[in-house]
Amino acid sequence: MSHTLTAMQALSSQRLWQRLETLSTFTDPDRPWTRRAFSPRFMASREWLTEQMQQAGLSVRIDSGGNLIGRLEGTQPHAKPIMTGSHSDTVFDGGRYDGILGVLAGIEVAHALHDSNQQLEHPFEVVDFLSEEPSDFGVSCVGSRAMVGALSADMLAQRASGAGTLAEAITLVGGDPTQLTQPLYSSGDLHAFVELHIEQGPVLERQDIPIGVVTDLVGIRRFRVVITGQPDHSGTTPMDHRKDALVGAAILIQATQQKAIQMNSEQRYVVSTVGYLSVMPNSSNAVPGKVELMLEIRSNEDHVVEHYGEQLFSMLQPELQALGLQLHTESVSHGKPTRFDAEVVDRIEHSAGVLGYPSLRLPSGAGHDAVYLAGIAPAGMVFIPCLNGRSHCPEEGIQLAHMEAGLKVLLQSIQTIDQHVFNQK
Ligand code: HGY
Ligand code: MN
Ligand code: MN
Repeated sequence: MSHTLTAMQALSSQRLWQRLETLSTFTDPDRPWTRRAFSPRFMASREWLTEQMQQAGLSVRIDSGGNLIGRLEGTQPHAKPIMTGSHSDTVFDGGRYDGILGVLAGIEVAHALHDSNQQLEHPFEVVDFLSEEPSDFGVSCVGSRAMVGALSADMLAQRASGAGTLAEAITLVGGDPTQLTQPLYSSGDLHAFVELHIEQGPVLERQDIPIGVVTDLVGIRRFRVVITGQPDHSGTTPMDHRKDALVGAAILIQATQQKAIQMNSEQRYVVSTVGYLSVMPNSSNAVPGKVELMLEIRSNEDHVVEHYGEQLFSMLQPELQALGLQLHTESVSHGKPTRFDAEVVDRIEHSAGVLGYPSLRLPSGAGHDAVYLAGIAPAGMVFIPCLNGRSHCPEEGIQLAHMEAGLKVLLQSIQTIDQHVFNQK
C-alpha cells in the first residue's frame, strides 16, 4: 500500500535550510552578505533560483516587471492564483534571511505540494520580487510596484550613478518596461497573497513567541535632499566666510532625530533616518560645497507620512539660509500605512493555533512587497523572530525551529485560504 504523504509531511526544513545556505553564497565576498539587485551576482542567483523552482515542480517565467514567478496549476484551472513570495536582493552588508526566507519557503511549500501530489484548488504562484530594497536608483519594491501598476514613468527614468535608467536595468533582468504603463495584476486577479518574513525587530524574540501575525505596515516616505553651499580651501577660508554644506546636513540630521523622538507616543510610531549621505568634493582639505542625502520617514499615521518632511524642511530653511546654504528636496517615494485583510489575518492566526504555535498580532515597522499586493488582493504576512531583533546587518540570524514554524504556518495558511471564500468587500 503506498503511503501517500500529506504536503505538511512532505515539507523539508533541511532542504529549506540548505537552500538558505546556498543562496547566501551569492554575495560580494568582501561584504557578506551583499547581493544588490541588478548586480551580476544577483543575476547568477536568479539562474540558481530558477533551477530550484523547476526542481519544486514550478513552471517559471519573468514578468514585465522583472519578477521571477514559479507557478503550480490547481485543480480549478480558472481559479485566481494564491500568491506567496518576497525578495532575494539585499542591502549592503545585509543579512541572509530578510526577504530570502519568504522566497525559499514559498519554493519549499511548492516542493512539498508537488512531492505529495496534493494540488490546491487555486493555482499557486511563488514570486521573487525584483529589488525590494531601495535600489541604487533610489526606488524600492521595484517588482511589486510594477506588478500592481505603481511604478511611475519618473521612477523608471531614475538613474543610478554610473549606470543607465531603472527601465534599462529592468530590461536587463528580463522585464519589459514598455508594458508597465498598466498593472500586470489588478484587483480581483489574485485569490490572496501571503508573505513569510523575519520580524526584523525585537518583539517576538522578547516575548518568546514563534509566530507573528502582521496586522498592518507603516507608511514609508523617502526624500532626496541636496544642500548646496560653496567648496573652498579648508586652510584659507575663515570660519565666518564659509558656506559649508556638511554643517547644514548635520543640522538637518540632528533636527529630524529630535522631531521624530518628540512625535512618538503610545499610539503613534514615528522613525526618521538619514542612512545615505554623499559629500562633495569629499576631500579632507576642502570645505564641503554640496551634500546629497536620503531622508526616510516611517509612521503608522498617514498624516505624519504626508506632512513630516515639509514641516521639517520649512523649519530648517531660515537657519540654512543664514549659513548661505540652499536646500533642494525631492519626494522620491511615498507608501501609505497599510492594514492587512482581516480574513487573511484571522486565517494565519488560526493556522498557527491548529499547528500548536503561540502567535502574536503585531504591526510591521519594516516595509515589504506585501504593501503593494494588499492594494489588489486580500493580503497578510507571517513573521518569525530574528536573533536579537536585528536585521539589515551580517548578524541577522534565525533559529531552525522558528524557520520550521514559519514554513508550516505558511503552508497551513495557504491550504486554509485555498478553501476559503472571501466576503465581498
Ligand atoms: O526597508 C525596509 O523596511 C525593508 O526591509 N526593505
Ligand atoms: Mn530589508
Ligand atoms: Mn525584506
